[in-house]
Amino acid sequence: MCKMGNSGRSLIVRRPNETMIILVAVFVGSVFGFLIGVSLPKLSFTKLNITSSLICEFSDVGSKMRSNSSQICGDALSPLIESENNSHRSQNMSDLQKMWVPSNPKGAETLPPGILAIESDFFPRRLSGKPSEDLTHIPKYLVTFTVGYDQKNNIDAAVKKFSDNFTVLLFHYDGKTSEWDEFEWSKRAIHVSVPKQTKWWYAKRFLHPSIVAPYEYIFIWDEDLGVEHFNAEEYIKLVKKHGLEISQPALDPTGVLTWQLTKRREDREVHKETTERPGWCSDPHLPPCAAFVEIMAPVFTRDAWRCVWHMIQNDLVHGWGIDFGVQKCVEPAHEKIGIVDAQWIVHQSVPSLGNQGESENGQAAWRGVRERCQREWSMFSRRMENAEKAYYKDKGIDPSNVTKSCRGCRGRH
Ligand SMILES: *[C@@H]1O[C@H](CO)[C@@H](O)[C@H](O)[C@H]1NC(C)=O
Ligand SMILES: *[C@@H]1O[C@H](CO)[C@@H](O)[C@H](O)[C@H]1NC(C)=O
Ligand SMILES: *[C@@H]1O[C@H](CO)[C@@H](O)[C@H](O)[C@H]1NC(C)=O
Ligand SMILES: *[C@@H]1O[C@H](CO)[C@@H](O)[C@H](O)[C@H]1NC(C)=O
Ligand SMILES: *[C@@H]1O[C@H](CO)[C@@H](O)[C@H](O)[C@H]1NC(C)=O
Ligand SMILES: CC(=O)N[C@H]1CO[C@H](CO)[C@@H](O)[C@@H]1O
Repeated sequence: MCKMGNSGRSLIVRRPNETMIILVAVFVGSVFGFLIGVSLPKLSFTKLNITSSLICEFSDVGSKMRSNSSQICGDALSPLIESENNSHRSQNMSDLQKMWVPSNPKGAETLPPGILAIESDFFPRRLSGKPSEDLTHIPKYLVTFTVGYDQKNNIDAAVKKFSDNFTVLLFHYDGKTSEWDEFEWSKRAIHVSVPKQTKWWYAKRFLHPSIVAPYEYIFIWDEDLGVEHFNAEEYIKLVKKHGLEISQPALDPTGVLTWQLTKRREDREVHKETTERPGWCSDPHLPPCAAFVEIMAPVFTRDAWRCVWHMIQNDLVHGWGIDFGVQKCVEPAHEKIGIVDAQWIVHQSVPSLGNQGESENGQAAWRGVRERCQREWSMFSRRMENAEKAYYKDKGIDPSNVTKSCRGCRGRH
């Protein structure tokens, strides 16, 4: 492929006299020196001696072409030596005509902003031909399923409910991927295989907001959903019409049903609130009475997902509690989070991943998984509570004066 030739470093050693080579050497040296200057604390300044001379050399070379810059060199070095203040340093570095763009993403400040590719996508490309002609069809939406091969028929039925306006991404928890090629659509799908992980583990690692940014809507779905009465294009029309940033299809009451809010209403297109059992909702606009979707089949706009992604904790993999938290990501939550009744699904609840847990002390594997789900839920709620308290304390606001988002929802199920 496209490999670079000789490295700049070897050239420095061999022929230090030619102007071009000095420029290369100086550039390498000053980048190197700058990195050292940024990363080493003041104590180890001995190591900067070589750097200083290189930076001065850079100024000298520059002075032949521009103004007299030996003065700049002297001035610029003192804060490098004396100051721990990074912004000081960087500003003074830019005095040396070095590129430094503070508004660039962290770590990319030395690049000209015009070259930055901040977002990516899942669009496959060709190995030859013009890059500009690679993409003949650009999908607008993304659907992911976390799957085991045992559920192939269900997933096949589900994928067929999504038009080719969707990128299909499968997360395989059982290591089987090529087996899926019996389905025509599988060759177009993106396959990610990591054994025995959960949907939220994959989502955190493979659905970074800047990777999924081209997709207007992102479906993050389980594998055990009955989709007979569901059509994805129609669903998108409805969430657009009703301004839903976070949504899910309603659940048919013949399947598993945990909350009143997600139960299908036959007389409408969407609904956004309900009444729960007495004592469950501190506020009719808050979960689980409103502003709430379950974790099995959520649909996010890319902006809502950008927020939710940041809320997902790396060690809490089952996602319990996330459903109560998503309301913090859209405003006003009770209007922008809703259940789509006209396109609905059946939660069949086949706990196939649950059965892959470790069986401990002779108890069934799913019990261990369930216990962990509940433990994660309390951990998540506690972290959220503490983080909010810390925020208000920092702002000098009495937290007891702030409306609680979800009183008493911790650890209940
Ligand atoms: C830096 O190099 C100079 C010679 O160029 C030397 O006199 C000085 O001791 C060195 N400083 C440190 C801190 O090593
Ligand atoms: C550069 O500055 C030094 C002292 O700061 C001075 O002696 C020298 O003449 C200047 N050179 C040019 C080309 O201006
Ligand atoms: C660092 O420099 C910036 C701007 O020069 C200043 O606002 C900030 O207070 C400084 N920080 C420290 C720790 O000196
Ligand atoms: C894909 O999206 C376009 C534009 O929204 C729409 O016209 C088209 O009907 C969609 N394709 C399918 C199969 O629904
Ligand atoms: C709540 O805020 C009000 C002012 O908005 C203040 O008068 C009251 O003392 C606060 N209550 C507590 C418990 O801090
Ligand atoms: C722009 C900037 O921060 N320049 C600083 C460079 O370093 C000198 C000290 O040598 C400071 O006085 C300047 O403020």
